[in-house]
Amino acid sequence: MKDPEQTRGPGGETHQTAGEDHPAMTTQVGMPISDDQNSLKAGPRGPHLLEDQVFREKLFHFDHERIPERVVHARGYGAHGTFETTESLEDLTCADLFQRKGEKTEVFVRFSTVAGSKGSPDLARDVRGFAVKFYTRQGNWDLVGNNIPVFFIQDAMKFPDLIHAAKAEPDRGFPQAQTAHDNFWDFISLMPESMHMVMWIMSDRTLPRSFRFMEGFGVHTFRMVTAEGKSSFVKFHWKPKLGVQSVLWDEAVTINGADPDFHRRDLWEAIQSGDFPQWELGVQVFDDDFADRFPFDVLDATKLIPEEEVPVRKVGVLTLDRMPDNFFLETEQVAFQTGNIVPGIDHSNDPLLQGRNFSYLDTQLKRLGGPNFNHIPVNAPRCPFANLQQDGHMAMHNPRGRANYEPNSHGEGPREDPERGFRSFEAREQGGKRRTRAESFADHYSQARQFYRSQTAIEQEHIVSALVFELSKCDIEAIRARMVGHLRVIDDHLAQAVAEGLGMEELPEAADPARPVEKTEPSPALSILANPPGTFRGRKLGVLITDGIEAEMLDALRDAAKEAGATLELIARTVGGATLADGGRVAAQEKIDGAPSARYDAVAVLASQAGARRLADDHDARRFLADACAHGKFVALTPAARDLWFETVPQEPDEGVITLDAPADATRFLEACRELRFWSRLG
Ligand code: HDD
Repeated sequence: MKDPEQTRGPGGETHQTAGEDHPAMTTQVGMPISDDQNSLKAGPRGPHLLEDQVFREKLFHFDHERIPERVVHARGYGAHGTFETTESLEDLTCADLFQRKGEKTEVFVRFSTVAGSKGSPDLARDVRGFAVKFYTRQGNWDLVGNNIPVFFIQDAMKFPDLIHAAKAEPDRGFPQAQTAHDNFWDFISLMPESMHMVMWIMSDRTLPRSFRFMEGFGVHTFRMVTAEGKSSFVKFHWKPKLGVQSVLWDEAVTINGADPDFHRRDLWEAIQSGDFPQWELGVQVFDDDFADRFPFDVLDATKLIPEEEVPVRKVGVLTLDRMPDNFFLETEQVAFQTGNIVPGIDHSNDPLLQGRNFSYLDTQLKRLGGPNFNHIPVNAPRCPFANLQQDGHMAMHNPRGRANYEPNSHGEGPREDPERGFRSFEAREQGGKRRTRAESFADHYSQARQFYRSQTAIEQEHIVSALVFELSKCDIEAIRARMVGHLRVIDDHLAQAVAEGLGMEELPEAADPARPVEKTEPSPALSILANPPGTFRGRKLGVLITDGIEAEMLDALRDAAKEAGATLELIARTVGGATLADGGRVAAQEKIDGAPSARYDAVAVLASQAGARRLADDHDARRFLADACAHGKFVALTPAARDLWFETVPQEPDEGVITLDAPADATRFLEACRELRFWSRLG
């Protein structure tokens, strides 16, 4: 290649041409392009010439760049990683990936929100998708789960109605990415089976601090099957090693404006910095006897099995350690399918799962444009594969040789493998063909009550506020009343608090449950706050700095944050940063109005006397501190910055506010941060 040269446009602007550092630009068919700035014209001011194949190809391709977004879970973010088996499950399943302790399986994971379109903000109050593609030696296994262990509906027949009701209303085209509107609550209040899920979606679970701090669930009951055909039921769980954490609604509202990509950025930064997020895979395994004794139907996706009844056995670790090279190629084109299972894993008769098995395959045709979407590298298996499927749009792997049929006498082509091949579990089925719902699916309230009663007082308050917020956005009074009628069956205090929040003068009539509500014991495992992670690892500290601060204090905070496994971001009045007392200069990552304290897990303000006075005049700096206090954050302040507190915050500093008198206080502060929030300030 020759050295780069510069060409000049008519206004003197420069364009670098191909050389050592840049390969020659070509058309799709490899023809080198001489000029990528100007289309071919008849004369300098003349019309375009139709023969300009370079222009036509470029625009043709651009015009066709978009593919349909996913009908649900359109907004998502993916990463590559590995799954390591930490305990062999050979007694339960012949699935190859679970046979050997230490076995590593490549995975691709995509997290998502459900209702919003591709460009919607990350912190919408919504369920999160947690879809994992395992590239096993026996083919791809897709565990397409959510961060909530139950679902809205019992039968896939109602899925289109659910999604229509949740998404923007069809006449007006809004609201976007939220369920706070009449259509959603109209549908939900007419579907008592959704009440358990309603408790979950109105809880802090739908406001995860990031993908790294949320659980995942396979939701359905699946089967694990041994080579001898012995089957056990199984529920899959993902447990984040860093613990579960959520943001407050008020933080979510601010973050959606300041950083709509909050969750994407978090995953990107963690993986790029080598802080690889991990989850343990857990299984709840049970047999037919347990299933028969369980008061609810294990095939009903609106029910969970409390961990206190069947403990979660940890069997592997998922580590995400590589971002895709290209978002579209992998994250956008990845196609998950519940139908992708491997020998040793099987479906149950859960009617939601059975319906999903149709929908996921079907939807890929629309989205990816043809039957060969598994030829796209992110979807292709990593193990050898061979079959006689051929042709179709964009075929890359047609069968080779003469025989593209089986049986054939050419001695060519792949053959079935009775030894290694997938066999369905031989379930015995009986009964007439009917459109029906099993009687055992009829209790819609008991687990909703159990969930609510398993929450701490703070979490219950959040559920109340979320319901009040959402229902206040419903114009139709009858819908609000119908919902509160359901809440009366779940819990009196909940119904009353919501009715009060909605300004109802009297409680509406209670719903009439088909089955008496069971007095189930609370399940502490269902609460986030009752199971604190006790670590600040993986969290982010926001440090607001001014000119004139001591380098020693900043270094002490940096060291303490590093020691705690947290990251630290500097914020200043300009991204230029600040001049330290010793004359040194530090750059900031953020300017104060772009970095509200809601974006951080804890904050510090390092200010000199003069710096604190300037901050006191700055609306964004005052809001930074006032919000940190209002959100129950741990706050560290240099003595001068305490003055800012007194000017900004209408309450005395409490034990969650730590003064940085000496560098050693930085460690004390980071230790306090392990609690994540100083809840008593909010109580
Ligand atoms: Fe679904 C996508 C999770 C019920 C139909 N679903 C999708 C994704 C996740 C889930 C995580 C995104 C996958 C990705 O990242 O590409 N869905 C669930 C869970 C459910 C569930 C946990 C209940 C337990 N889904 C469900 C039902 C149906 C669908 C009942 C239809 C009968 N889901 C789809 C879909 C999507 C999808 C339309 C849209 C894009 C895609 O499949 O690939 O087919």
